[in-house]
Parts: sequence; structure tokens; C-alpha cells
Amino acid sequence: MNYNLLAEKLDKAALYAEPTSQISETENINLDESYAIQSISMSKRYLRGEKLVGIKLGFTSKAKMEQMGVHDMIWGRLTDRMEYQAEEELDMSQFIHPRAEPEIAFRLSKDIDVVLTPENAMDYIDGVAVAIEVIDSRYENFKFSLEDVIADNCSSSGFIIGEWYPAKTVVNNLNMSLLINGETVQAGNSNAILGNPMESLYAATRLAIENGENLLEGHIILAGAATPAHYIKAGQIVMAYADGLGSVKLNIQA
Ligand code: OOG
Ligand code: MG
Repeated sequence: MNYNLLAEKLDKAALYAEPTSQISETENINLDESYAIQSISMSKRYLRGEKLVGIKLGFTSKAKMEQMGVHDMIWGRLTDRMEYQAEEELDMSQFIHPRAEPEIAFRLSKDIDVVLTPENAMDYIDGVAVAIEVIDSRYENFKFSLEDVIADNCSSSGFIIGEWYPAKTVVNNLNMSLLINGETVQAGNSNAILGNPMESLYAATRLAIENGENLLEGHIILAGAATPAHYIKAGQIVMAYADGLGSVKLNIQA
């Protein structure tokens, strides 16, 4: 099997917003191979000038695992091109079938050189925030196996982060919701994320260290959605809310 060709197929699908068939339809890949394909496809983005700005965890909640029919946590890479700034509009033509989900974000104040724990975490983060993640599977009909979605960089395609709050701000047991044009379309609790979103932060640092990925000062960790993801459409105003962290809004271009 040619990993480079599979990485290229996924990279092209993302670049041209054209869906592609699942790798698992023709190849029998294991988890290590799917992370290898993810890594090769990311190198194609880096060659086009994109910069790594952090990592995201996926399927950290039962709600997400059940929605997508998978059974394990996954991780993917975030780049500067995926980040939206306040008031910037999302252009649907760059996406295949995007969905939004409410998330909690952490910002690193220091390069990661140890796995974070409840004891040392406050020395390594300087902010927490509510965020919207936009996921856009490159596979037809948003259908995939665990191996497929990992190779596809865990559907990562966009995110926007709300106002940063102090690192010590409580992130567990917060009501979280996703609103479209002011109406709640998904609601959950931040404890749906591994029992406490801080667990995602710890897990992200463990996975990064185990896999030789450098997490650096200023990098962002997305903890994974507390609720199922929701399809978004042109002209909508998408908002994520979390108790104590306020809200963040993303406008979808009409
Ligand atoms: C994979 C990405 C999952 C999350 O927060 O659980 C994810 C997908 O559902 O397409 O980002
Ligand atoms: Mg997510």
C-alpha cells in the first residue's frame, strides 16, 4: 500500500472540497498506519505554508462516539489556516459538508516537556475558552471507520476561539450549547468530555509526547465536543456557549 498516495487523496479532497471514498473500502489499515497517513498529509499542508498551532482530541464524549459509530479517542493537528478570527466569515465553497460543535479550548503558556497532570497543569496553561470547531470529513456522506477518520486528520477543518479566561477558571460541569440563528440545536455538559475537559488536556499532552509532536507555548488544545455535531449552512450565525466562559460566534457567508 502506498501511504503517500492515500495522504495525497485526502489532502486533495480537503484542498478542493471534493469528497472522496473511504480508504477502508479498498485497504486494510491499522491505527498506526492511519496516523502515518495523517502525518504525511499534514506535511503537504506545511509545504504550502500552513503552520501547526495545536492539536485537537476527538470522540472524547459518548455523544460524539454514538453519533459517528466509533469507539475510541482520536487526535489530529490544527493549523493556522483553520483558525477563524472574530467577524471573519466562513466561506462554504471551501468545505464539503461542514458541521459545528461546541468545544473547550486550552492555551499553552510553555512548551510541553512533561505529561500534564492536576498537579502541574496550571504551570503550563494561561487560558481557557469556549470554542466552535468546524469539522468536515473528506469522505462521502461523512461516513468513516476509526482508521479512515484518523487518516483524514480527524475531520479537522476550522475553529474559532472565544475570549480567553484565566487558566484556573473551572471547566468541569459547565452547561454547553450550540445555537444556530439564536436557537439551541445541541446542548450538553462539559463533564461529557472524559468526565472533565481537563482530562483531555492531560491526554493531549501524553499523546503528543508519545508521538513526538511538539506542543509549544501559544499552542491550542481542543478538548473534543460535549454534544453531537450539527450541519451548518450558508447565511447562518453559529454560536457556542459555555457557563462561565461566555460565547463565541461564527458567521457563515450567505
Ligand atoms: C471526527 C472529529 C471528532 C470531536 O470533537 O469529537 C471531533 C468527526 O466526528 O468527524 O472533533
Ligand atoms: Mg471536535
